[in-house]
Amino acid sequence: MSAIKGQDPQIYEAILNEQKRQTEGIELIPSENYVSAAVLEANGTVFTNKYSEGYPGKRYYGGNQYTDVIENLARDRAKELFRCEHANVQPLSGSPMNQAVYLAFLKPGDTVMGMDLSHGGHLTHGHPVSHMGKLFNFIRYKTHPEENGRIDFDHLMSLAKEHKPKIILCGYTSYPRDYDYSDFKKIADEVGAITMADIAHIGGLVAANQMRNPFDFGFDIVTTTTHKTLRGPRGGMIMCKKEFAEIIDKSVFPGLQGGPHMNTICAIAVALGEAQKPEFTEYAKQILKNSKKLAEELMKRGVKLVTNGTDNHMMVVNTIESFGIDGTVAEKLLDTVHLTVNKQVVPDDPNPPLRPSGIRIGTPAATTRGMQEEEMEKIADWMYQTLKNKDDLELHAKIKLEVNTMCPKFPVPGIAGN
Ligand code: DSN
Repeated sequence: MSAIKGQDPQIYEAILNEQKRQTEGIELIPSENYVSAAVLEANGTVFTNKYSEGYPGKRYYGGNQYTDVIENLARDRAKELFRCEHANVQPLSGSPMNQAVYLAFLKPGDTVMGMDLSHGGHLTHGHPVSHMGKLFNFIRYKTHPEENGRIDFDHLMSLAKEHKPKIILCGYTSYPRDYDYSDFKKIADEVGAITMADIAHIGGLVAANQMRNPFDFGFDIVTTTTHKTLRGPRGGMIMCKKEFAEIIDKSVFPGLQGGPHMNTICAIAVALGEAQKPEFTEYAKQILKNSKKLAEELMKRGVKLVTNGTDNHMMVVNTIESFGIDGTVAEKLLDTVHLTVNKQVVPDDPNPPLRPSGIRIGTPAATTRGMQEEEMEKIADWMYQTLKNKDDLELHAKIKLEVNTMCPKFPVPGIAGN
């Protein structure tokens, strides 16, 4: 970073501090990860200089012979990994990716079914504060409190029959279970809806065949961000059946976006190349083993998880029930011992989003560093002790030291000398 160091010491210092933060603590936010050195390099290449409106072979600017190479590679790798007929790799991130799908198929006021935010859905799945929630008529389904938070498909079927949605969307940002996509497909077929799955969180686990792939169940559209379990740069992708390729491409460009970020697409291509390797399958398997172990160890200590276990890379702790503190207090306490999590609403949370009743925890980033079940047991105990003994500053200092001592044994990729 000699150029930044010489030219802009304030920014240089912030970067160094962030590197230190990322290496000396344990990242447990389920949507975050550490990219490889190759992905980091690709993200910082000269492709950042290039305008490439359009698609490979059909651009609105000259000089796109090399952007075509990388965009074609990214699309082909995505198609192969997810077993789909078409992939658009231009969405700038998760929200525009989902917006592009809605805008491709719906008119203002049309009905969509998506998961309620407090039950695990994303803002773009129709929360009333989002523009999408205002533009379209979202019917939000929920999970079943008596069945470890699984989706109530009978209720979903009756809602679908009543409201006749044009799209039935499944997918989540905070839901620790897997789906049987055939249940959604059956309901969508019954009412003639398009099937859409937002697999942003589990994209890497699906690519590695460790979680179910919605295309295997006949889904029409699958969206994913590229920076979570897929371990690429921050971006989004829309994958679909061939019959929807043109409408999706037009919706992304020129419908919603202008020039794609070709440096990001370059890094997405590199990350997808990594995801095709056998090591990535091992990585995905270990994410799941770590998640199960962490959940088990927390529950063994009496911690209340909203779904009483996990099928994926994440879990949601009800901190009010477990420790008598809200998620904001828990997040801050864990920050002081260098364990990073995020506050999280729980199903039908009586508390507001900035002081919700829980926290969300995940294993993708720690697994990238090579941490395994043994470390998960330690992490569970550190979390439990910190939150249980919230006023014991001496104990917190001891735990922080233990965290900082363990971390150098598990270097973060892409950061020299850690
Ligand atoms: N903001 C993302 C997350 O943290 O889950 C969802 O897209």
